[in-house]
Amino acid sequence: MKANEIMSALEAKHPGEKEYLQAVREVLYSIEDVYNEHPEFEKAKIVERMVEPDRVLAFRVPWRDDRGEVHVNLGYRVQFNNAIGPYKGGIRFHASVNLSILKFLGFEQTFKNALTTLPMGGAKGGSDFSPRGRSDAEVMRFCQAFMLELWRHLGPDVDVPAGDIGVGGREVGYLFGMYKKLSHEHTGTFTGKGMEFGGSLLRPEATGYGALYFVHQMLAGAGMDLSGMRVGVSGFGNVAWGAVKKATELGAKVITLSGPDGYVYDPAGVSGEKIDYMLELRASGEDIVAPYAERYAEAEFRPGRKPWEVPVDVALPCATQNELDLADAEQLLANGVKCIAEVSNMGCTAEAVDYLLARKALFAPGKAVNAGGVATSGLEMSQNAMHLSWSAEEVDARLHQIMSAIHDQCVRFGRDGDTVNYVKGANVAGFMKVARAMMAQGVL
Ligand code: 2IT
Repeated sequence: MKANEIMSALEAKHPGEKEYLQAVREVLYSIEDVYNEHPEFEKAKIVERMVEPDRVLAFRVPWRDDRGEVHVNLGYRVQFNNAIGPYKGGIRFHASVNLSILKFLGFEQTFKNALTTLPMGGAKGGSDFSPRGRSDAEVMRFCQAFMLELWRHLGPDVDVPAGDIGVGGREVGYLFGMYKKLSHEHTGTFTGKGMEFGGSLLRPEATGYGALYFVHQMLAGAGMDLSGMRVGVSGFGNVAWGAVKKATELGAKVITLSGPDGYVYDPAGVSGEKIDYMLELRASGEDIVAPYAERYAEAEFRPGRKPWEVPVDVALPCATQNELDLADAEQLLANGVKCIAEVSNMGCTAEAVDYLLARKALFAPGKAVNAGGVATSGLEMSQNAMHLSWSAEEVDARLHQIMSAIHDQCVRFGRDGDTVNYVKGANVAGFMKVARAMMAQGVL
């Protein structure tokens, strides 16, 4: 396989799908050497099959707002690959959602889920619906309209969605409720459910907690510890919240948060009730971080800027794709950053990743760092299938174990002298598992 030839063909076939092409390019270049040691992969056209989704479902979602006006949004589910388990992956509601973004997310999810050690395939879905400023009743009607189309493609052993940007506990509740009504079954067909109806303890915290367990191991491998370190976080949603909570618990000080409106610099650290306030801020539905600095006088709001200009020891992009670019990476390194870990999916641009790898920076990609979220979704599926629920301690112990296993795989496949190329490690480890499963199942 020649990665550049496959990329040219894909660019011609899917022009303009820049996020999707970016995600595929990163994986292909990092697996190229290993792949070419396996002529049987080439013969079975594994890569050519793996880069295209199994199927893409696209549908319109008409709904009525509180004034009775009709709106039409687009709905999607990209069922990318089910070689190692049922399709699994979140649903994103955000004005920016398009097919390229959902294909990139579904593609990444396939490798991420393979890394978790649990039997889950990869998928992603969503809509260009923006929940921003919408009432509860409007969100409910939108979720019901979305599900009216999607439900027939889901099932506990078929496709199990969860949350992502714009889809939290409230939305999962409405989506699952409609699924249950239409399918006439109460099964674990969604994860991230409420605790009263099959949710798992620790699922809300899991992405951020898992990321910090991973960062802890990255630092330990390089002879460092998080305790006493300054941490820069972007975003202020569910993922950022879990990351801030665990970073603080491990003795670090989180000094930034951000939103689409700019970032807040809090030299005193985001700790104690400020962490709970993040949930309140998110629940307001306004998607702005500025009110944080009105409430806490020690913090400063810096409109229209990104947090990466603040000197920190650890940088954790927790907001969305491509939020950290080459200039940001250069500035972080110039300011002495020790570790950069993507908690958002593909949080860094391709140029930023190339630069960090060339500099042999301690850097790890989202598909390894943030896999604790979907891994805990996998644990929720297990609990649902067994009709029982585990204690928070039990879930946390399993999450620890899984993050450790992911870190081990990255080191095993990404070791490069006395450093670790986590991008290569994660891509090769995830790829090999999916490739072997596809080989065993024949040409499909
Ligand atoms: O990007 C992700 O891994 C998620 N949004 C979570 C997916 C899941 O199924 O829990």
